[in-house]
Amino acid sequence: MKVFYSDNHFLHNPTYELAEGGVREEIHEKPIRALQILHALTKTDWAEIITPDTDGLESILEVHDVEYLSFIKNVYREWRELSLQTSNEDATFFPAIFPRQKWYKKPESFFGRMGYYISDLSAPIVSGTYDAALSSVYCAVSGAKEILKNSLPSFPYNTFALCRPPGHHAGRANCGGYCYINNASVAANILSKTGNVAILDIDYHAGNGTQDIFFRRSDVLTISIHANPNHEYPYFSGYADEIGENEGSGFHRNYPLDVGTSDNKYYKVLEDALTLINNYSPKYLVVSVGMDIYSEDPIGRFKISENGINQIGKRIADLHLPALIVMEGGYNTAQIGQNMIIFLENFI
Ligand code: SP5
Ligand code: ZN
Repeated sequence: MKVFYSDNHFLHNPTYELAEGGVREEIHEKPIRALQILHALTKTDWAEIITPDTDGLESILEVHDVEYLSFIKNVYREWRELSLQTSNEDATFFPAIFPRQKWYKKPESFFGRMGYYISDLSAPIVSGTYDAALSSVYCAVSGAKEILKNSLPSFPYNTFALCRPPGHHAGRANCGGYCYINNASVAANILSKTGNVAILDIDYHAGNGTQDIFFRRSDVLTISIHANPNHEYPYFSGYADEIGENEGSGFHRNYPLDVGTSDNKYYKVLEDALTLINNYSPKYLVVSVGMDIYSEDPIGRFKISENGINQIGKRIADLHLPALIVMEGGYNTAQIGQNMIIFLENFI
């Protein structure tokens, strides 16, 4: 299986995020996550590691707002120029004000725009964040292009984009939750030019960015299975009554699950989601995979076992669709490599 991976993710290595109460917490989304997966892959005899091509800016701009993208490209440098006090070498950038739902005009002020584009304090920006996010999305773009080149109707061809930073919380014009560019969405949009696409998001957290991007489209069915946002990040969307709008009405589905969900309960909901995908009969599948569903994840609070991860992979692979698998979250760094192997082996 072709695996797209770039070392540029090391450029994004913020040391902390801000938790409730303004507490600095060690950030869970760190380089070792990708390294552990890479390491586990190199020990198999089926993974072919490939550095992605670095063209595809137009593809990103079909999914993301152009001013948003230039904002995250320039924010760090602009901030360092503006803000004398706080700009020591390894400083991390966070906004200090956020717009409300009803009052959300985009101000000219630099600090105002920070809050406008950044949803929360778990999307820290350092000097290398933009370049790392670009390389990350190029992994997904290359994975999608490889599928377009190789897939035949009778032979599902699968690739894996080892993306870091992850992407599914990034909306058309906002970053948040460790995500800056929506890797899976950019890839799905490329695939959608040749046929309908289904995106299945199994990260522990609701794929609110992906939901935002495709909410008004019927050519990309988006489905997310995740912890109930009543009790988990991203809190403000991911509820069952959000089903898409206008042209896209009926083409988004959220499956919020209780904290503590175990294998058997998960399979039931997964079967339902897979039936929706079957009925839609897409030409391609994009799977946003977060290993934070694992029982021993330090952030996630589901109870999915290693066997569960294997079963989930198997059932998705049984759709027999050409699939791009995109790495999202998962923070148990001791187990993330092994868990991804268990999942991916169903797709070789
Ligand atoms: C891609 C992805 O999985 N993003 C997740 C973003 C979660 N953001 C909130 C993290 C809060 C972490 N605090 C957990 C403390 C556990 N001791
Ligand atoms: Zn997650």
